[in-house]
Formats: sequence, C-alpha cells, structure tokens
Amino acid sequence: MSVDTAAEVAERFTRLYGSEPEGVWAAPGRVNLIGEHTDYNDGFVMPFALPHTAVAAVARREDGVLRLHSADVEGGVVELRVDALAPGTDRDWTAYPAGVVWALREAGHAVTGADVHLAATVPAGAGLSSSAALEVVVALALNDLYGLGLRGWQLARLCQRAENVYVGAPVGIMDQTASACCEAGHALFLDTRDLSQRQIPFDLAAEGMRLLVVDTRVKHSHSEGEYGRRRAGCEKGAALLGVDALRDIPYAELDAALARLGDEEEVRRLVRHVVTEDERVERVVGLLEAGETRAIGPVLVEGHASLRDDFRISCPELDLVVDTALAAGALGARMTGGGFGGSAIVLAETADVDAVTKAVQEAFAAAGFTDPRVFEAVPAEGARRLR
Ligand code: GAF
Repeated sequence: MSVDTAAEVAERFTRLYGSEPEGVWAAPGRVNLIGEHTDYNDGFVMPFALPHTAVAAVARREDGVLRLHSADVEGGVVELRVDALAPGTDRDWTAYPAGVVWALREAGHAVTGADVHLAATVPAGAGLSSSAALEVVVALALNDLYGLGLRGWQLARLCQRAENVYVGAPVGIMDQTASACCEAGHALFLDTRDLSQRQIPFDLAAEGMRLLVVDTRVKHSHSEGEYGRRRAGCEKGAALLGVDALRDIPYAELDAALARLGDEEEVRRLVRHVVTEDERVERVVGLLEAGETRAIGPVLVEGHASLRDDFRISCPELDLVVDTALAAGALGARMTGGGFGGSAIVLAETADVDAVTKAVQEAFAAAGFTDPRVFEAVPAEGARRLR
C-alpha cells in the first residue's frame, strides 16, 4: 500500500466524517506455507503476510459512539454504541471491527468510541484472512490512539476472542497473529500454544523460485459448520487420548495413539492429520534453515494429501490446482487456509511459472470451473501505521 493510497483513505475519511483522521493503519492478509488446522490443537503453523491489506483511517471519540464505514461495502455509515455491543447481535461485516472494540472493552481497556473508515485489498472469501486483517487493523489503530501498549501477539489474542465470541466463528489464532506479527521477507514459525515465534528468512526469488497463490474463487460455503465439526473431532481425540491438545501426541507415538482410538474412524483420521502436520511444519523449518528450499516441495504435497484424505476439507478445484501444477513441473503445491474452497499455493522454479499458470488456467477452463485468480506472493510486512 503506497503512501498515496493511505492519503486517499484519509481524504475519504475527512469527506465522510467532516474532520481529519488521527492516523491511518494497515494490516495484511496471509497465506499459510504449512501447518493447517493445527492452531486450535496448540500446534505449529508457518504463515507469511501478503502485500494485500485492510487499511483503516481512524479517530477517537469520547461520546461512546462507534461509527463504521467500508469503501468495499454498500450501505453507508453504521452507527453503534460501544456500551451496547453484545456477542451474537451482528451478522454483518461490521461484526469484525465492532467485535474488536467489544473485546478491548471486555478486557478492561477504556475505548470510548471511534470513527473508522476501512478499505481493503485482501480478496474476501478466498481463504486469505480478509477478516483477520480487518480485526487487526482496527485493534492496532485503537491500541495506538488509546495508548494501550499492547504487543502484536496480545492484539492477536483479543482479535481471536472477538471472532470466537462476538462473531461466533471457532477459529484458531494463526490468522490474527500472522497479520499482527509477520515481517517482510520472512515466514513466521509460530508455536500456537504459547505464541513463541521465529522469523524464518523466505526469499524465493533470490533462489530462482516463486510462490503462486491460486484463488479458486470457490467461496468456502458451509465452512463454518464443517470447521467447527473438525475442531470438535480433534478435541474429542485429545480427550480420548488423555492429553490437553493433539500437539501433545509426539509424532513417534502416533501409531500407538491411533491404535488406542479403536473404531473411532473419523477421529483417527483427524488425529493423524494434525500430528503429521505438526511434524511437517518442523520439517519445513529444518529444510529452510538448512538452505534446502526446493526440498520443501514434496512436504507441501504430503500436507495436501493429508488435508484431502484424512481431514477431508479439500474440493475438486483445489485438487485440480495441485495435480495440474505438479504435472506441469511445479516443485510443490497444496491448499492453504481453512479449506472447502479458497486458495492453493504453488511452489515453482521461476522459469516454470508461466507454464504452470497456463496449465492451471487451461485445466480450469476444460473442467468448466470459473477462471482462477493467480498471483505471486512475496512475504510482506505485518500490521503497521502508515501515517
Ligand atoms: C482458518 C482459521 F481461521 C485458522 O485459525 C486456521 O485454523 C485455518 O483456518 C486452518 O489452518 O483460516
């Protein structure tokens, strides 16, 4: 997001509300390199930030009024009272920013109101965390303006609470932490149990490779119910195995754990995915730190097979991206994010990018699927103040 664009967002704020904003902030969407559906099992993830962001121009208010406006949604300014915000009362886009205000106030922070104007470039419904970007940008702006002194991971926890309780979506902590804490040129190795983090240098271009995001344009329909079902199944698995979370099952003890699950076929599949996925994240970190970047390709493919066959959250479009990209010479590919649609990532040699892109587009056309949106993803900055 250029400074010019931040100025435009500020100008629109001024036209809308009749006075200037106190500042402009941005928070990115993300792709996840590896570590899917591990975050609500206290496991490992490895997202990086996209250059696509949610941008917010914000000013404080002292009269208890919260005014919200989005350049991306028709319907004008929505006016709410901060002391009337209550979980489950809002089914609209405003639930994300309002939920953040609710979560901050619930945690004891004296947020007395705000005027907010938002504009986002993160594609919505593409599995690229547009809602986390919306939450984090508002949280960061209010943190700065109200002098709350909260760190990135603390803002992420509050945003997750907003989404879990206020919006009612049982998501983990990955997306909010990615948006708040990622750094340009790096993937974020995150332990979701204690939110300890390591920034892993991830500069594919320097090594002659590229990472493509393929948005299948399949909106993840029914995903909320299915997501919650997977999460409940994982929690059941942990309870049956007598651990706090599936993260506590060591990879070396997976077979023994699966044997103990007896005829719980579905739970066995979910457990196998989560435990092997945590191991894949650790393997990818090891390979990247050893400079063996090309070798992560097959690990990404293993991860996709596990999500498709064990976790059962892929769809024909995502499988087609992976199969076609690999057949056209890609080093690796997998679905990314919550599943049931959304996006896949493809790791390819720079020289193969055009051929891989063309192959995927042609395969989609031949299958009668909507033309996918393909773009290159370079790890970008996390949430920040623009002006
Ligand atoms: C969605 C959720 F929001 C994340 O918390 C995570 O569980 C992800 O799906 C799957 O890895 O993006």
